[in-house]
Amino acid sequence: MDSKARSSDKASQEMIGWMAENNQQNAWDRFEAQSPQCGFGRLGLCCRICSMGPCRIDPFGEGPQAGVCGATADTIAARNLIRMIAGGAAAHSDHGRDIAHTFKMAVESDKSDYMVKDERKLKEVAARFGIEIKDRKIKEIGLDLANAVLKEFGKQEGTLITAAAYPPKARQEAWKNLGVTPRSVDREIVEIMHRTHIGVGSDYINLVKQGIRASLADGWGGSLIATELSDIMFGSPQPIRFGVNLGVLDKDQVNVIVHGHEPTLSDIVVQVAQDKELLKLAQEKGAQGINIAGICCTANEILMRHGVPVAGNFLQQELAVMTGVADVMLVDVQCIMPALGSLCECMHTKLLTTSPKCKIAGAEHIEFHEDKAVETARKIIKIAIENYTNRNGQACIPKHKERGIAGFTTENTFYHLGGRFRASYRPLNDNVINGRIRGAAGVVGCNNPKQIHDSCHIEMMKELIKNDVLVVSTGCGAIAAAKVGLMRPEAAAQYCGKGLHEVCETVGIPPVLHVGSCVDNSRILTVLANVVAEGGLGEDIAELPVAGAAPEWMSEKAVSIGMYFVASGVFTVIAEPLPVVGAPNLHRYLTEGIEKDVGGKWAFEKDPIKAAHMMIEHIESKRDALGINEEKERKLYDMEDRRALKVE
Ligand code: SF4
Ligand code: MSK
Repeated sequence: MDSKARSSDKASQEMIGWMAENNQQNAWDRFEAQSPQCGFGRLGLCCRICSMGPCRIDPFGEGPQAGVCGATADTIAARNLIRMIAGGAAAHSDHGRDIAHTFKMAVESDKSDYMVKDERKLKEVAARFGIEIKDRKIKEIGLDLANAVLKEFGKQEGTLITAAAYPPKARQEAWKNLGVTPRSVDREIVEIMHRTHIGVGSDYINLVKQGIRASLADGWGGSLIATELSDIMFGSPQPIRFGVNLGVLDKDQVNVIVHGHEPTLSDIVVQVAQDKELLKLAQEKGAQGINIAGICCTANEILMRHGVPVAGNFLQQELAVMTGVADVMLVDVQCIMPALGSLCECMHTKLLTTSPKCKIAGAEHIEFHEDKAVETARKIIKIAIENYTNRNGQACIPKHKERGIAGFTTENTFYHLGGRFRASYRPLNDNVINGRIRGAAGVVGCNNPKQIHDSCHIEMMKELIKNDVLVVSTGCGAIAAAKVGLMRPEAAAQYCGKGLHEVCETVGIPPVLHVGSCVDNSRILTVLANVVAEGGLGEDIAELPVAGAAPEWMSEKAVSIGMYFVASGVFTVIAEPLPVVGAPNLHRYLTEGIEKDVGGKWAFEKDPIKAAHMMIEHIESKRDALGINEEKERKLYDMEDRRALKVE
């Protein structure tokens, strides 16, 4: 197949061709081999929850309309959907829990390889948890915070502290009225598994309600905790320059590619790679240095804090190995294709798994324990250095690479809009109110071989910024944007409408802001909460002129993210529809009825330009409702007016 029909990214096109020449399969080949995919699965009409099944519902109304137990299409699809949310929320939140354990270890011990790097943020977050700050030592505050945060995962009474400490009051009220305020992170996920067991609930709306609750426990709970503690422990990001795409790999250096989602090991790997002794060892083996580059969200984590180059996004993981210069592919958890095992066996690349949760056939397992972080990182770098001498065959590194700026956060980003002397959300709100910025859109999420790699992200983002909508991005979408230069400040002049261009140019920011990894979608939530708190744009997130999108989504995490945005009041468009299309009532509820319950709703649209215009239309409707679209007429005073102004 034509590589241009697979990816819009030139580096990837080159590598897809190279893989074909070398008879190596990739995700696109396997996708083709899977086609046509199962129609029942796509429509959400297959159930294998119990062994009376598997059962299927006939979408044409001619065959069975209920499973053996009597479950209808709406019940089956709703159960499947919220199980996807359980999977996504579990992945994010378990990441958050692991960070919390590492944080606790860091503040309890004096010998840990981790420490509190951002004391100001520690105090801010601790204050939100109601922890006493005044005159207390950092480690004491940290320990109280670690204990409070860990309780959020498994507590049996009350509701999440974060769900009361971060969102606007009106939002909290909306959740309370619907009965979806999350109680604890694990509990909501477990309850999904209970409610979807054979013979529990069959009411699709009640099932979705639990999906909403678990997704909120993810966005405003597990993910938010992961972000806040990562900032405290690894340092809050600041705008930073970086290089992106496969061209960042260097044939003359030892290349270590870090891939997955967690920063805990990779952050230390970045430090250790600068160790003089290891650099000397690399030189002794003939290499010019040690080059760390990232894939997926592990990349985003260390990019945001250290400016470490990004080799690519989700669909580029196999392509990176195929360059022949990846000496180690170091993986932690999530979005790691099992296919890497067999591919690395064909190449010289050593695939190293590090988490007990993620072992892969064909990989060597070096278990990572936080109390031996530096030791493990050194061992890994040494393996890479040794393996540098085992390179065989031809190196094929595409030349393509771009540069951009990342590192925008809830705390730093919008302060930039006010410049150094007017640091607050006021200038952002004012620019939205005066219409220079029409609104904001979060364009986030994965790659999916069902779309031309990266193209939907890029087309959608370009259309939005052309229409003066500021874009924030995370995950693989952010990497896609960076690869075509949308994260260069100069992109504003080339692609933006007049208003957004003016704002970006004044402040010196790019029109697409990289706000981090998948768990950092929580940054977008807290930005929205700050915009509401600043005033002038309504009392609730649901009133804001904003929208969300995941134009190339594929993972269960994306479903959880989408649902927590919808349930936070945000209109959210995704390309591949949720697997609910065969369940008419559920489909209608998610795309229409849910709005009256939570303020946001879903839409499914594969065409990225059409989807962008759905978002723009929504943004304009919110502006109308806020009354900020009305032209303020310039009043010319005549004599009569002047007389009326006279003070008696
Ligand atoms: Fe079939 Fe019901 Fe069992 Fe699902 S739960 S497999 S619909 S019998
Ligand atoms: S890595 S979840 S493919 S964004 Fe977060 Fe990319 Fe999606 Fe994984």
